[in-house]
Amino acid sequence: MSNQRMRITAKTTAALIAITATATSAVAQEIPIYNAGFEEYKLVNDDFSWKEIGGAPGWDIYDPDSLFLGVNVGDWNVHEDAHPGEAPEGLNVGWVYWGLVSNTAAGMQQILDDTLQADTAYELTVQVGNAQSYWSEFNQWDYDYEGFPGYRIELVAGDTVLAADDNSIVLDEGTFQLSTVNYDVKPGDPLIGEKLAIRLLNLTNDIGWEVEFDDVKLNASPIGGGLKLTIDSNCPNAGKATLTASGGSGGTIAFIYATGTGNVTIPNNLPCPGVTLGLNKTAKMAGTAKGNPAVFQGNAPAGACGRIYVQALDLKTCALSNVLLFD
Ligand SMILES: [Ca+2]
Ligand SMILES: [Ca+2]
Repeated sequence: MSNQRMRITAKTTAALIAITATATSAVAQEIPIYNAGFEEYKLVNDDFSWKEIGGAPGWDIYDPDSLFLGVNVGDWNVHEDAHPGEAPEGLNVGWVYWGLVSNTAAGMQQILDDTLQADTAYELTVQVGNAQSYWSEFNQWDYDYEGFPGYRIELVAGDTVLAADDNSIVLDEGTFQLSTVNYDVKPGDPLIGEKLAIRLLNLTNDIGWEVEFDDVKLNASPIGGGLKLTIDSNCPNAGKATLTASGGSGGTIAFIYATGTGNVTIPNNLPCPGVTLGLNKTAKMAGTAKGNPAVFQGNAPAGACGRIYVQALDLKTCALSNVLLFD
């Protein structure tokens, strides 16, 4: 990697600052989730995918206690006799079925590309549904969905559950309701830099057998209008790169890069000692810029694209920005 590091030479222009000064900071960012609405499979009404034919794309089966034959998951073009209001989003919903009362949480999980960021408030929202019994003409099957096995929605970093909605909503038969899970990252959170994950679980606590999910969204907002890093690059080509940190103190901002995310601590001989970065121990300073926003410009090789992570540090307040992949 050594010859692929981002070589940035400081060249901050007044014109560039004027252009970017109008950029807003502290806005919520939606974190990408694959197949968040379970629309990946195009299905006719009441058709569904299940684990033997790919389940719900992007979502892995999460079954830590290995229920007999395994919990079943997939996409389903929900039928109006099971949910008179149809899907909350699009045509399909995700489903998690287990036909026994096992008192074991199982379902689906998606590990995201994004990592837990310092000074960030996360809000996870999911539509959760309780199908009612219905006769399926399409599947030639009488689905007995009377009752509800319970649900849990977890926001996870690494292997640690940050926050969860543990069956807090009482769902009528044939309805969906919105579940919300919040987590605020405090300074020094040891999980900063760990990969985020979302789990959608069936508690298998009762008959009814199935829980549906739809329209999964994860938003991240800087806490207290914190330092917000954005990157403008020529990726996948080499060329001019602009790193912008907004919402800072107006003093000097350091732009730091590394070959991976992590939780390296700044040593005592440097500014802001003891602060834990969201980067690994290869962290090096690309350079500094002053102001709010602070704009740092340089040239980056193509090899940095998709391989280098960047974070900004306010040297006056020691506030950290989000970590971004240089791309
Ligand atoms: Ca949907
Ligand atoms: Ca039911």
